[in-house]
Amino acid sequence: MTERTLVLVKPDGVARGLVGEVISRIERKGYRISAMEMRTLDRATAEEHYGEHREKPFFAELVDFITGGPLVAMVVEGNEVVVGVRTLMGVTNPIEAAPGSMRGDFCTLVGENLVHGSDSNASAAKETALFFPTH
Ligand code: IDP
Ligand code: MG
Repeated sequence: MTERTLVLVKPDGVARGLVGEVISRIERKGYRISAMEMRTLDRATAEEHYGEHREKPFFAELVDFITGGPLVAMVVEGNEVVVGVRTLMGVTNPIEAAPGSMRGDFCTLVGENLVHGSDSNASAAKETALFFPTH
């Protein structure tokens, strides 16, 4: 079933020159990028994007990090892409992410884990509307 999801190459990925690597893996899997932009998030947008984590102890650190430099946001489309991209990403903690996944291959810190992908179709709808309201 064709779906859409929001993918972010987080500021650590942009700083490390891994934007192409992330895009390449998404495209080689067979998914299509239908919108893309590099931008630096303001705090309000970051807090809305990560609203589900507002009460967590790492929330302030997370917002500092995600607003700390340019990121690349994209809308990705394709068959079961929400789960498909999460599989390409690997689990949240890069130490536990499988080798071959993006987090498994490229990072070690949970707070600097390279990529974001929406975790459900409902999140994808909210997040794509937040980042690309006219798309
Ligand atoms: P996800 O990105 O795999 O969906 P979430 O649980 O939604 O993971 O958490 C959002 C982001 O918050 C993670 O990608 C990670 O960067 C950060 N994060 C999650 N748990 C921790 C933590 O325990 N310490 C610091 N940062 C965390
Ligand atoms: Mg999440």
